Amino acid sequence: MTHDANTQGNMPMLKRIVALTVLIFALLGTSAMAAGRTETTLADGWRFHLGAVAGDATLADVTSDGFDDASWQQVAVPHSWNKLGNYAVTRRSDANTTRGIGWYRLRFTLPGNATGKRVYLQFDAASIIADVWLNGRKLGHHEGAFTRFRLDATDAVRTGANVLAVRVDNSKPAPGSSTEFIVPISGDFFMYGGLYRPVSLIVTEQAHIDLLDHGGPGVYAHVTALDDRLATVAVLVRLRNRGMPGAYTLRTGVTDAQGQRVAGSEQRLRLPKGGNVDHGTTLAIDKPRRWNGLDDPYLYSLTVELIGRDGMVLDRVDQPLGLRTVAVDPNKGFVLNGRTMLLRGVNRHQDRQDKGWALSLADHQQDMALIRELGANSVRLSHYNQAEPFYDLADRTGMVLWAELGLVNLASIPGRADTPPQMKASAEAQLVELIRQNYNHPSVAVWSIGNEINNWSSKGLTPSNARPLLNALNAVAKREDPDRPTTIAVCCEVLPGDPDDGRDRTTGTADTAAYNLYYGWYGTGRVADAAKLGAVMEGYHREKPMLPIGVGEYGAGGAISQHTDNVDGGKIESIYRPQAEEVQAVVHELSWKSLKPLDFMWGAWVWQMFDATSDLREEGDSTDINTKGLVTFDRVTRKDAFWFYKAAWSKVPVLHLTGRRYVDRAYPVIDVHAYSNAPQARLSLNGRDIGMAACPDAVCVWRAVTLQHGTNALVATGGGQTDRITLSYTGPKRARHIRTGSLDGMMLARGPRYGSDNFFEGGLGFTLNPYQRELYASNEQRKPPRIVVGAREPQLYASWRAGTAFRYAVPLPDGRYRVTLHMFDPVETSPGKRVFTVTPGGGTPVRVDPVARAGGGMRAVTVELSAAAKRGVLTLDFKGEVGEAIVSAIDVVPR
Ligand code: GCB
Repeated sequence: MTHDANTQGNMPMLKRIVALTVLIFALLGTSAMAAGRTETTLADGWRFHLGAVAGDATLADVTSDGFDDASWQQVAVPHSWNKLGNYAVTRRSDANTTRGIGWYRLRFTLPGNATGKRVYLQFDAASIIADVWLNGRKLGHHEGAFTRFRLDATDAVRTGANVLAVRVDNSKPAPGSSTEFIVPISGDFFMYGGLYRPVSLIVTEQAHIDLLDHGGPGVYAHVTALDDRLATVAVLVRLRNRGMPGAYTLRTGVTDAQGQRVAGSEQRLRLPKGGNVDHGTTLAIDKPRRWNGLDDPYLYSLTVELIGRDGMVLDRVDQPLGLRTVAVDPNKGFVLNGRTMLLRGVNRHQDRQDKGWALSLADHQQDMALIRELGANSVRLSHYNQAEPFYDLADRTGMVLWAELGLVNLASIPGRADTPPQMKASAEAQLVELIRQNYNHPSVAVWSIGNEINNWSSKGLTPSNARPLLNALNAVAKREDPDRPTTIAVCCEVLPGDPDDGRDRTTGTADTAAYNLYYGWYGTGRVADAAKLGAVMEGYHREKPMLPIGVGEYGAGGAISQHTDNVDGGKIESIYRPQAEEVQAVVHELSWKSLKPLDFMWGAWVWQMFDATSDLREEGDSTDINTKGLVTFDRVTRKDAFWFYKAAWSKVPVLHLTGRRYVDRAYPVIDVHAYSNAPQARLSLNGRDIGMAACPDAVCVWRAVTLQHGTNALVATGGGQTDRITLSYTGPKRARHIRTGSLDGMMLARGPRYGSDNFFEGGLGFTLNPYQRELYASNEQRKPPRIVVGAREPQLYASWRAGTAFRYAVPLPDGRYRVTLHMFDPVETSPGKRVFTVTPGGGTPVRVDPVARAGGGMRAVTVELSAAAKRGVLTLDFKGEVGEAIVSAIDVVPR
């Protein structure tokens, strides 16, 4: 939303005369000058000050050219003052999470050829509010962190030296704050502050293609008909003339990828002084070649030139032109150029380690290269408008984009049910900017009007009445662009088949919907639940057969330094630590397997391509990072889950052994996994052939591979590919220590190393004290931690496996063993309420009543057994007689 303070109306008379004089000279001089538009990037030489200006300086001082900013920090733009997100369990020492005001000042020299021309300042984005002064004169104000805005600086600019001052404000939205009503006012991502995208100075002739059209290009092309013979393209050109009225020529042309002109028109028109003129023209392109996604992202180029009476080109705008149709069907899904295709994509935030939002072109290119490598065909630009270079890259590579308005979680402010008018205005203005600025990108297939609006239930806020706002936004999107479908990402609606519980529904406010569903991650905290995702989507499809639906987000956290021996061993710490890399990979394996067959869906987008900043998070091995990326925050490491998609989606041959970062193994017998698009692969260990494994659904598994003591070189071959990893096992040959019910192992201060829960069949893992964090904790979680009495090693009693019948089959060399079971009763307090038997292979069953043995509930007790391993396996069968059997840790040592 821009308020241009620079209107003729408030211009003092003297200045008007001066301006007019300059104008007359300028017009007289026009023919001697080079005509056309010039754009100069203002990257270097900025001075920056974080916070309101110190001392006695007034606003007038700071914005004036005489202000002494020598003590301010020297910075280059793009710039953000915030820095956060690191791979450590404490926040980085150089973190800067300050939300508030930052001042920028720049001395620049107006290019010599600018006299008598129009001068604009262009900000590709400024987060969140920007106020701009030039030579002490206020030029304008813009609200919204993600969109481009331009200000007419003509009346304030001077020949020679100029001083630009910009106040940027990324205050946290709160009642009474400057950003209270500026969307988004909520979100699981950090709102970096600063001039984080380029700033430039644009000089044009007095008559030019409009630069003040909500940050848009002023030229908008719209394919009105398309078949193999002919494409018809309607082009709207917005013109602005601040000079003399006169006759002009508008030349519109289309060139193909080889630069050959394939269509064009020339029209004479009159531009009145001080007026804006919208001019429409229609072009026809014979035998059009379509923009066809990754298969053939064919681009034409649209050029519009405004030509003066003397034949001089006064202004010129080039825009990408892709000829394609998009549609979304409730049963066939996404349709590009009449052909259905499932969009298989990723969500991308615009940040990375150390730089935050201040990305370079090379950063955007690297991101797009990684997304292409993955084999995705679509990107959701979550949760806001991103930088234009990324849209350009998508146009050129054929990546289908979901572009999104930055409206997240809340449609109103806390305590109010209805959207305040200021907030509605902010959302509408940013939506218009989003659409105008990106209208010509053929890669953009849908406009999203928001993400997870009405997420109030999880935040204990006043239920908001979101639908009026969303309906209004959908209408704005349709008015701005009747061609593209709209969508909304939905999280918290009742599940298919569940009774209506009065929650507001936001599906139906846009043409399509996409559900954000985290099966296998949030909720039950069990990896295996990821396999339910497809069935839930089928349920929604049955309930809403006329609504095209997809999955806007699914995924899991993964830390590359945290590992588990068995992903089903225990409950996931979905908002804390640890977050094993293997868990993330398996959630994706199961999710994709369940989604792939759903041919009604229009798309599914992984949450998320890259680890990204969220100051709400302390998870995995990181601080201020959402760990659900397939690639790390620094773009250095492709996690195992990345390789799963690369094998499942891309066309290049892939063979990748997983678990390579879990080098020092807790157990000598492991399942070896690889991701591959070859039908099968072969494995060898230290040169010994382990055999072939089939790779259905891109996953190859070699079960129960025994590692040698010391170093193990594993080599997989298949589909013409070879992959190698090195693992080691230096633990005991004839002993096993299992931490049951837990996804992570542990090392006792005095004692053996325990692997995470493994070698079990049946039962479920539980955690004694689930992570407590005020922000998300349920009342249950807010209780004080529970303590197991008599536990000399409390870690041994921090989790348990329980079930009416479960079994351990522990691989061990044949022989006799002493088994120690560690346990306590977390529920029962009197004897006889939980009684079970443990039957060891080759040994005598033991009957256990943990409360009776320990003398009460929540008391540690151990049970000793004798057992024999036969044919390489030692079994322990647990069976409940009264209630469920239970065990917290198992030691098996030779007798
Ligand atoms: C969501 C949100 C996204 C979060 C993500 C998560 O549903 O749309 O912004 O970051 O879940 O990781 O929880």
